[in-house]
Amino acid sequence: MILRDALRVLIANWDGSYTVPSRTLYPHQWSWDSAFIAIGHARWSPRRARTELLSLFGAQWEDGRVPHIVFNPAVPDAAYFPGPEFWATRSPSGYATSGIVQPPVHAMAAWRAHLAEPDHGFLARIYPRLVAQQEFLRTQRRGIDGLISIVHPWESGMDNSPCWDLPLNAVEPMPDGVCRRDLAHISPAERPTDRDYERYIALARAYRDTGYRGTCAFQVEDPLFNTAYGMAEHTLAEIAAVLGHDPAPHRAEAERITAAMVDHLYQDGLFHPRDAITGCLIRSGSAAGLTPLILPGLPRDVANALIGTGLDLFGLKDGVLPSFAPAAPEFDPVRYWRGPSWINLAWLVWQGLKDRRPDLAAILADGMISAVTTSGFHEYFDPFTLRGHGSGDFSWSAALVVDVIAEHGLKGVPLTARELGQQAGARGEADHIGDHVPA
Ligand code: 9WN
Repeated sequence: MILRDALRVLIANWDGSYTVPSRTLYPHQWSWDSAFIAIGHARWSPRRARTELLSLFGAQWEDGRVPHIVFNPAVPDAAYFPGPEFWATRSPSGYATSGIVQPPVHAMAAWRAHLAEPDHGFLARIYPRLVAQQEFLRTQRRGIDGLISIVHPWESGMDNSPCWDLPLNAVEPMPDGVCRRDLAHISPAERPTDRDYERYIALARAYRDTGYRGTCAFQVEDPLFNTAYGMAEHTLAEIAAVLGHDPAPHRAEAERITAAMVDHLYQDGLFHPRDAITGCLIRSGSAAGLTPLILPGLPRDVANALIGTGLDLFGLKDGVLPSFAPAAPEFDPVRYWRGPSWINLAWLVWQGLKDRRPDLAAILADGMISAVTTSGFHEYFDPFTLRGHGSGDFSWSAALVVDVIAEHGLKGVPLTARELGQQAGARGEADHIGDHVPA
């Protein structure tokens, strides 16, 4: 009973106003996780979806940035590294947070929460915050060609991607003070190496020491991050129209970023990251390069070429999307972001294929369901054996599969929200989300 199990994970990981990605490995609130999780909640408890997003944006900074982690003060410091002491910063509302960001997929989540249960008040509350999130990226991260940069691999959400190997080489590893907690839960073969961690910490420390505003040794224009940014503008146009604001500037910005991506990040049938310091394209085989398929304004020939690459390099027809091309020398089927299949990436590409290639979208939907049915709600999956790796009971794997089942169905028959609730047997839980409603 895959739906019941998915909801069991989401309910067990709920902390009163948000969902932890994993009780063991990630015991706080993460930014893009909350957005993916809200997309799943929207299918069975829109109220939970709204609460999840409002609680995250409750820790938004004055400059508009939405921190990648919001720390739960009740969780002991030793549970996660680097914790609040390392980041040494707080949001205006008083939450200890990190100082970096993650891909802005939140507008998509807010819109889905609204579509599931129209709520003008929620939209009116979240819209200015989503706009401020984009404004932060425009003012602090936009380069001369109009693309948005990330300043840390953690900002990509695909932290250990082989794409970052080259730019990370410029960073001196800093072993001092690195205190890995992840290895208490997960085999080192499935996580980044110590060297990588020492570089992550060196970079984060240097950025922290500039007051989270300075220039960094790592500056990369990433296709997934820029896609999320462009998609956010598309979605903000929809939200603006409902609220009676002018959607045109959002549409224009979405078109502008799509064109900039095609001009500067696209080559030979795939989008690649670009090192913003050297100006060089990091030619790679990351599945992030397929995610621009979700952008409605992507030129048709580019979309077709991406689909061709998806079939040739990523085995799209097999239904399980590896995070890195299996033929590449850096590919590793079990190490975090270096090859395993992740449900959130498959979900994004699924979104991009639904209108363009419904046949392939259906295969991918079945593949996501089959991964969790075979191995449970793992953080990532070996793309060949479907064996689960990383954390178990991982929230976005559960949430996004709920969304896939609601739309694509089990064996291809979609479910209504009512049927979904009945099958999951969790409607009662959906309404009892705890007392904490974000201010
Ligand atoms: C660092 C929570 C997060 C995800 C990221 C994933 C992983 C953290 C870590 O877990 O990153 O942010 O400690 O490894 O890479 O995408 O948001 O699930």
